[in-house]
Amino acid sequence: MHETSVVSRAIPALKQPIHVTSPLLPDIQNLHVRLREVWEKKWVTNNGEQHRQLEEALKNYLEIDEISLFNNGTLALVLGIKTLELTGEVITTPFTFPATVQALDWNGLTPIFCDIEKDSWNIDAYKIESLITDKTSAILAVHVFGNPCNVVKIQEIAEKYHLKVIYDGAHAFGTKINNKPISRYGDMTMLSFHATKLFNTIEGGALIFNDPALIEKVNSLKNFGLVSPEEVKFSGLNAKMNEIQASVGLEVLKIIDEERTKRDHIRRTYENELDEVPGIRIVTMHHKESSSYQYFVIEINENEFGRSRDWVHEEFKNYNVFTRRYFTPLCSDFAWYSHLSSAHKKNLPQAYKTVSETLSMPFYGGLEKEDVIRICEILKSFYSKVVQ
Ligand code: T4K
Repeated sequence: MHETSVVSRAIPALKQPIHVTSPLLPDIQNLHVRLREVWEKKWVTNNGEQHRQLEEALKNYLEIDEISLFNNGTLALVLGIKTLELTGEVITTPFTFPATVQALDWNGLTPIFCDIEKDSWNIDAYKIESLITDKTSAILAVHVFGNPCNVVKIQEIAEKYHLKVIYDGAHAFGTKINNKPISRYGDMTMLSFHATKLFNTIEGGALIFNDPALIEKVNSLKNFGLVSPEEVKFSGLNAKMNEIQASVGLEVLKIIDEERTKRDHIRRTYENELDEVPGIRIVTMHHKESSSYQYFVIEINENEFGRSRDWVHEEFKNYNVFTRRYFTPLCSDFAWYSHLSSAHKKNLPQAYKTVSETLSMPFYGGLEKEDVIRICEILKSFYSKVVQ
């Protein structure tokens, strides 16, 4: 294979560094007013007024029945898994952020890695069944980059084998499936409200679910297992969201629709600019009614584009553009899983291919259209015709 062109860097670098995301921050004056109320009440954590308001506001916004707020998404997932009393093995995806499988580790569970789909990068539901053993208690699937999993097939398998289903929806705030909130599928869904997420409370997260019978246990587990001031029913943790986080969330919620509209424009600009570039595939699904608008991710086929994903990622830095290689390394590559046969490379061909080809592009409402166009021009200038 021979490359016929050399990058000339004819396009000037961006003036300011452009990162993969930038936090959506509320108006500081409005936040100040809300924080003043908190200060006056002197009730700063442990189920305060802002916390209660945020739970109600999110129930309305997401059209969901049950929610429990947490101080981050990872602890929400750890305690969601504990709530469901999972045991033994849990079938999951290797193509995710470390937190997903670390939540299994903290519950003493063994992940069984299942390969992913070529088109969505989510767990391949058709490969789950062959991994089920008499130790399997659940499926932990991730709505990767906010694209929903094959929830119908996963549910079918779960019912057939009496498995629980828990979704890591860290990227899926506001994602809908067939016009229904994602929490309608599976036993529980975790959301992350980290600063890098569309909806954020700086650090934060939530569990959302349908079964009201779970709420007492979930709320107790995040509060040391207490069910009353002097009764400890479960072995819990401290994972509560405080009043400052909840205040930020209430103010961010006011501006989130505007942010989604801005991201929709950016998405269209990217799609228009990159539509016909050989070797570039856009996978992140963006339909205004159903998308989380969390990430904009492309796949780079080296044979067709003439440059590898890693080359593009490095070269972009010379232009002040800082993309990310989520989720490198695959979780199945962690040293402590090397004894698992499901973690072997030969069992995860699609995951290994995907993890070497995907690139998260800058994507946040504050990005100027001209900058998006410039980023696309830079990317197009990398294209290198390949003579086989
Ligand atoms: N499950 C999945 C599938 C997840 O993706 C995550 C988290 C979790 C579970 C766990 O949820 P949490 O416990 O976090 O709620 C970031 C986030 O820290 C992490 O929340 C997120 N996923 C992951 C995909 O991305 P890093 O290591 O990429 O963060 P960092 O600090 O490099 O930030 C990325 C870019 O964002 C920076 O280059 C610039 C920008 N940034 C970041 C921060 C923190 C800002 O402009 N301002 C900021 O304050 O992990």
